[in-house]
Amino acid sequence: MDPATVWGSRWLNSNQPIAKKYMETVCKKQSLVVLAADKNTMEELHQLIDDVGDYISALKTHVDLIDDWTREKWNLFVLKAKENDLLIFEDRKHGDIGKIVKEQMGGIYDSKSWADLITAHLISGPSILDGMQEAWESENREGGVLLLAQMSSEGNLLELPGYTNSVVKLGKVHPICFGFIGNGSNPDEISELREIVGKEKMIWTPGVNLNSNEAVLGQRYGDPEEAILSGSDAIIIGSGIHKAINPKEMASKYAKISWEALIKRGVNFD
Ligand code: 6AU
Repeated sequence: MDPATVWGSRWLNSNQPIAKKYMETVCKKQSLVVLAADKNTMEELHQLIDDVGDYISALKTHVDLIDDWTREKWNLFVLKAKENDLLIFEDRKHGDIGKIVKEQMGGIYDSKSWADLITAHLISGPSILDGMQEAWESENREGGVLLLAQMSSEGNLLELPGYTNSVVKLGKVHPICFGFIGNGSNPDEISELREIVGKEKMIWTPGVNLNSNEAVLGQRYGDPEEAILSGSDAIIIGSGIHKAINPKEMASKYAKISWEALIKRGVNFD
């Protein structure tokens, strides 16, 4: 389906190439699934793309989880992700001051050279966004920051009064802010977030799993359809797919649910 029909003014008015690329890929693959590829070896990561690449629209990594990481192996993996039309989203959750985060996007992992999207907390103030923008600019690359506005984990301190509002207020006006992470386990919180974010920026939500009993260590899970109907633009799924007996089947199931939910909510967002 044509992105202008599916996303309406959000696609037509978007001036962020990464957001447009994401919206196009969603339409091409009919999936709003971002895979949280939380695996420990390069081989497992390759296997995941082979298994579910057709059913996901972006790939979220934690580069520091990989036991056998080397730059050469990672470059091949990034290439494979690109061949599968996947945006690469490094979930680094940066939190330091701008000039340090700019440096942290270099170093051994050098995320500025391969990540399309990176997560950050705004706890240290808006300079972090400036630092991240400068890091990507130094590579002549486009990048986008997903700011943690809410979290899915029980007892998280982002729930303290005023925090989410402050993050959204500062993030909304910054060109490098691609959007916000919302709490996928709670549709009411997603609706509240959408209300203050407006239509332009993305809301991506982790904490989504069809089997809420799988939650461990304070994680909370909500339903994929409810997350999208309440305003999420991407469901970030980890164990619901990569721990499944048949990851391909589950990825296809989440993709179908997410796409149908997007079509169902359609007009409300246009
Ligand atoms: O589906 P899961 O629970 O296996 O994996 C959830 C993934 C993990 C977390 O690091 C991440 O989502 N996550 C995030 C982010 C930024 O993506 C934020 C959050 O509040 N909760 C959360 O689980 O890779």
